[in-house]
Amino acid sequence: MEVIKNSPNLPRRRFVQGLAAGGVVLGMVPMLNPAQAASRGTVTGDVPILTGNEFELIIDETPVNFTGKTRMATTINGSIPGPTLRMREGDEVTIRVTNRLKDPTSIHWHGIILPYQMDGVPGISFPGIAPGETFTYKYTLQQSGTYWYHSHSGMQELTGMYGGLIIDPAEGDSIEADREHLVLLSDWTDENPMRVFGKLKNQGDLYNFNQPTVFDFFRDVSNGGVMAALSKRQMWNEMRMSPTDLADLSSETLTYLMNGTAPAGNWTALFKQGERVRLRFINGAGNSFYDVRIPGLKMTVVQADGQNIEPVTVDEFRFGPGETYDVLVEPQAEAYTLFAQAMDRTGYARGTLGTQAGLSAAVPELDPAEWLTMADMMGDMGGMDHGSMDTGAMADMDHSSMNMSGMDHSAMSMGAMAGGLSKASSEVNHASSEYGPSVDMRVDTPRTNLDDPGIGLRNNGRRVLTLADLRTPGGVMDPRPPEREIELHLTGNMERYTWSFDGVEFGSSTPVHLNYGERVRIILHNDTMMTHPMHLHGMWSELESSDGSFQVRRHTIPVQPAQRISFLVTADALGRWAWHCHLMFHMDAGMFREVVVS
Ligand SMILES: [Cu+2]
Repeated sequence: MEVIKNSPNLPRRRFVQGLAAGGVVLGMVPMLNPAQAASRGTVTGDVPILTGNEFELIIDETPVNFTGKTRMATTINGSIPGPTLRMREGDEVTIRVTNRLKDPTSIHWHGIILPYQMDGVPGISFPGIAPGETFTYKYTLQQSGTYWYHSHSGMQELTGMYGGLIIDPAEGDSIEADREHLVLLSDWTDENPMRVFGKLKNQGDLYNFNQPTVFDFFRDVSNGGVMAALSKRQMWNEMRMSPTDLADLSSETLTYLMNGTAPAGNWTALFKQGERVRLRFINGAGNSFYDVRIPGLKMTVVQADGQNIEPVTVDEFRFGPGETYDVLVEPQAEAYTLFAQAMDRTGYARGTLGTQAGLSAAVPELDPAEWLTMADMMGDMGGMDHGSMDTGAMADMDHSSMNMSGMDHSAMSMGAMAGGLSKASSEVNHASSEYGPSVDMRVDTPRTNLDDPGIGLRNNGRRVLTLADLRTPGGVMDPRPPEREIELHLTGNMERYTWSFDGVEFGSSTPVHLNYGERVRIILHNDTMMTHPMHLHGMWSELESSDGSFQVRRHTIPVQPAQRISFLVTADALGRWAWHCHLMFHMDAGMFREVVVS
């Protein structure tokens, strides 16, 4: 066991490496056969694989220990992740899910095109699976690629209920590899997720440990003068947001897992030198964006969200909860580190790609946490370079034109800066705005640049994948132009810890209606300072570039702060569907809508 001691002044050292042999507590899992039990919690941390077209899944509570404390997890067939289900395109699959919990449960097949009654969202697709009951899912696979499945009930996804879902193409795979591994990233908390959620509701930034310090302030003073530094502080205070607000939770609360193994456990993917290896990366975390790289190896990205793309070779990619990327690598050395740092830079998941178990390569330092830039906050600022624009550059601007030191809130739309942020309310103490109590800021001139790798990845010297790199070969599924547009703002109020579409939380919302068969353009305009991985169930989201040309087919699209993106949907799936941010706490705090196709 290796736990780095916490220190209030060293946020980057608050990082729990976890137990080397953490995971499901051995000897307490009757579901596992001896071979499976022997493989749990070992350095290779094998995830069980089930193949065929009939599957039995048992949902139960299982004791786990990732950090030195034994806690109860929600497991599928007794493991974390649950078994990888391997299916074949064209097959009708039958999956019987038995609930041995005291609470209702469900399984959602993330990214799978299927009848809505099989989609597994309680209250929308079906009533859920009551304690003691078995629900039988049955559907025919119309697609292939890397997907995953998870609970859509309560906080079960955060307590271990997720697994990989691989569908082999009916006609043989056009992606050729000698060997493959599933790499499912997730996050774990020893705390009860409901309590964590309650604390977030009480104080949104309680868990944010990258708060600017007095030292940052004095550095700003020396760089830009007292007034500039004061304006910057004041502005952040006004918005009840921290410029380092990259994640709601950090490594103080979370242990970052790779295939259910903490960093100290060094999950290892084996290969033979000279092989071409396919890695199927899945982000199954409740709350963590990961920045993934394999120092010393180029990764050729060949699939996004289960759909083949035109191959693109990169050093690094970022993905949020719900997204998947398949990459090809050709390792030559004996060992490489699979390195997945959390976007807020407070910790990482880590494993090894090695020629045998027990090897490891150097583990990189965490990159420094970066402040959100003015572009992140305000969008497109009159042609300024988003990549190089940072808060420091504000010091060069004429603050008198921004009316910030005078605290004239009505002038805070910052017209002098060619657009930006509106915070029109003078009642900032109530963290409300003219757009209602659920909206604490509004971006008037959003940016559309898909080629921005995002905060913390700009100009880092590595070739980082962006949405602009992703191209689905063969073009759109449906060549019709959209008949209409639906525009929704992604909104939030950090102080109240509410998240919503258009300032309306799910509980007060009415469904978005799509006419059966129509082609529609959906525009998402992010008025918050966080990136939201937006997941529409049941139908593909075909992302457009800013000039309206087709980019890529996705099931989950990350929308950066102050960004405005659009995608086309063909409403070819009758019924009731969920559409939500895949950060669990954002979903539960209201960034969720029902979509009805009729
Ligand atoms: Cu979100």
